Parts: sequence; structure tokens; C-alpha cells
Amino acid sequence: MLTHRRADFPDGFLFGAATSSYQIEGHASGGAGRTHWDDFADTPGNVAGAQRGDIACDHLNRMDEDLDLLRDGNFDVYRFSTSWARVLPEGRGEVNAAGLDFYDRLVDGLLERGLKPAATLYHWELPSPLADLGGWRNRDIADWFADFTRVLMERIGDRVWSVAPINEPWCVAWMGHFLGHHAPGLRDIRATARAMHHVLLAHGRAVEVLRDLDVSNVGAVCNFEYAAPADDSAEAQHAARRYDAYYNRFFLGGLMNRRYPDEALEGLGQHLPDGWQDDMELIGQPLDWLGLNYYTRKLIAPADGPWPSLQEVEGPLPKTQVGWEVYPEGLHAFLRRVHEGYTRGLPLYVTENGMALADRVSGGAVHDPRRADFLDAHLAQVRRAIDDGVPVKGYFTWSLLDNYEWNMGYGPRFGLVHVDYATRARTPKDSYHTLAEALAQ
Ligand code: IFM
Repeated sequence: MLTHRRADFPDGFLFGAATSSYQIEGHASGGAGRTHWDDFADTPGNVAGAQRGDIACDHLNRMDEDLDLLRDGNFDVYRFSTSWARVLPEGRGEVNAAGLDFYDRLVDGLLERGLKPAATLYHWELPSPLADLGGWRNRDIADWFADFTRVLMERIGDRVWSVAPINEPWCVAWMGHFLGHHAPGLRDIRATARAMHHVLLAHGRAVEVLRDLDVSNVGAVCNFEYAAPADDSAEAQHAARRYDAYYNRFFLGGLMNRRYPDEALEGLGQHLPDGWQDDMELIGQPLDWLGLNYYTRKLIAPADGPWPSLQEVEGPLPKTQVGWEVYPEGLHAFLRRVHEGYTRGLPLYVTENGMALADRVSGGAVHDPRRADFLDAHLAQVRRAIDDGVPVKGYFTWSLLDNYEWNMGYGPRFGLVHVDYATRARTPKDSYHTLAEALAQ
């Protein structure tokens, strides 16, 4: 049940919903170039059913309907992302005019409906020609990304409410280069370390461009996972700290404190590119806000083998459709920790939070009471952090629509709105209606 209402939060607190380009747009249309996610999905065994984002939610052709859903849901702000390969199909050089037009219409469509456009420039669909050149392993990616930022922001930068260059640097680097669960599907610690640093370098170069163009409200979005030791042993505690270091503190430390945590450097330091220390000033230049994406916690135990010598252990808490434990207290812990140790007064936003359920349409409706419970429990932790003095200024649910959940394909349903992938029909779920009512002015 959703017990929280808009009036329970301070004046001006923003409520939003989030999506990302490859997950909803339909990448086979509108002149977008090939991305490393297409290559990854075309490689057997990487993605459930080898599914790709070719049509996804067909948002490209249904944008108005989706923007109406945001307006009628009483949201204040929409967090969307822009596809590099849609704007620059080869990653560099020739611009796809239809791609820029699309984002231009999206921004205007939001403004016409009284919604604030919150843009994320990169949410994972790297153009394949840049992947061919080494992608995130190649230091030049920072300049390629800066050029993309300029092309796009010269067009829409005057009307967006906020900009974050890169969504979830941990996923870009670690999921894609260490775990191999995301594109480009590598399992290589040296590639990982380089990607971790270059993704932050690209962030820094993009921020320079955004400042040069006078784009306002520039921030960063990191994902956080609460790392708890699987038992009381000193070994489990050390393992959890190592996990926390490379997951939660590496990117935050670079962005906010211009340093990487020692526990991460123990394993990654020897693989970082020469002279990485000289980049820290660019990486850590001042921002206007920080976004936290939060979903779950992990229980961590030590393991044999090379650094980081740890393993995840299944926890006892209730789980979502994708097996993630529901642990709302972790959100409060991160909001306090980020504020006290890193951002020190900068506005914070919960830029993603939500759950996957195996939702079905029945009699024209989707009953998803667990999602309302999930949102309510996390909003309670946001409220608790605000009461503690943490400057949390907004909360975005992931996601507006059911969509392409990366290596899990179209199975997990994170949306407030159900999408029928045969017809692309949208059916607002009970959680959408409940939230709309709670957010009504
Ligand atoms: O779907 C993803 C999104 O792309 C990034 N954050 C987590 C979501 C759920 O896994």
C-alpha cells in the first residue's frame, strides 16, 4: 500500500519516472547506428532469447502517448537518456538529423506538458565502430564522448532541466568488462580498470563541454548496492569492504573526493593507465547534484582465487522477479553516507528505484500491490534521510514502462505501465494509478 503522499515531502520535492533510450525507443528505426548491445545480443548465450532493442517499446513512434502517461501520472520530471548511436550512427562524424530531431521533439513535448526534462547522455548503447576501436578501454573515448555531448547539447541544452553524462559507471565498467554480463562481454581485470577510469574521464570531459555551453544543473548518476558481510567473521567483513570499495566508493570517490579508495587500488591500481592521477582534477570538477540509483543489497563472503577474492551469498529477504533482495534501509544508509562523506550539502536525487514483478494484464488491469509496498518502503527511507538533514530533493521510479532489461531481455517487468510486446499496447498498472493519486496537487 502507498501511504506516502506528495504533501509528506518538502515543498519543491520532485517526483519523476525514468527510462533509457535503448531499453524503450526501438533502435532499428530512425537511422540509429549499430551498437555494442546489438553485437552482444547477437552472440549466443549473452541475452535471454538473444533479444535486442530493435523495437523495444516502440517509444520512437509512441512518444506522445508515453509523455501523456507521465503528465497524467502527475510526475514533475522525466529522466530519459539519449542514444549516442542515434545521434552519431558511427559514433563520430556524420550526424543523423532524424535522431537530433527526435530528442528535440521529446524535450519540447515534455515542456509543453509541464514536465522537466532530465537528460542522461549515455545509458550504455556504445556505437559499434567505437567498440571496434577498444570502446571504454581506449582513452580517446573521453574526447569522442565530449564531441557527442557538444553535438547533442548544442541542440537541446538550452531546454533541459538537468544533465548527467553517464548512467551508472559501475555497470558500464564492471558489468561489461569484469563480469561479462553486459556489452561488450569481457572478463578481464585490466580492461575493467581502464574502463573504470575512462568512464570517469569521459564524464569529466563532458562536464567541461556542458559548462562551456552554459548548460545548467549538471550532475552525475551512480548506482549503489549495500554490501553486508555474509557472517560475523573478519574475513567476511573484509570481503564486504572490498566489494563496497569497487562498487560504491570508486566512482563516488573519484567524482567527489578526487581519489580512489585504497581497497580498490589494491587490485586495480596496477592495471590503471599510466598517469591516471593527473586526470583526477578533471574527473572531480564541481557538480550541481548527485543521483543515486538504488535497488538492493548483497551478502558477501570471502572466496579463494585472485582479487577481489569474494563471492555473493543468497540472502533471506523477500526477493523481486530478478532475485534481488528488498532492503529499503540500504537507501537511507547510502543517502546519509553520500551526504556526510562525499557530497556535503549538494542536492541529492534518488534517480532510480523500483522493482521487477511478473505482471500480467487481467480484465484490462494489472494488479501489482507489491510494487506499491516497495515504493512506499523506499519513500519512507527517503523521508527518514530528509529528517536527518540530508538534502534529498527528488525521487524517480524505475521505470515508467516495462522495457528491455539488458541481458535478461523482455522478461523482467519494472514498469508502472505494462507493455504488451506483441501489440505494444500500454496498460497502466495499479501502482501507476495509486502513485498518480498520491502525487496529485
Ligand atoms: O534497467 C536497469 C537500468 O538500465 C539501469 N539501472 C537498473 C535498471 C534495473 O536493472
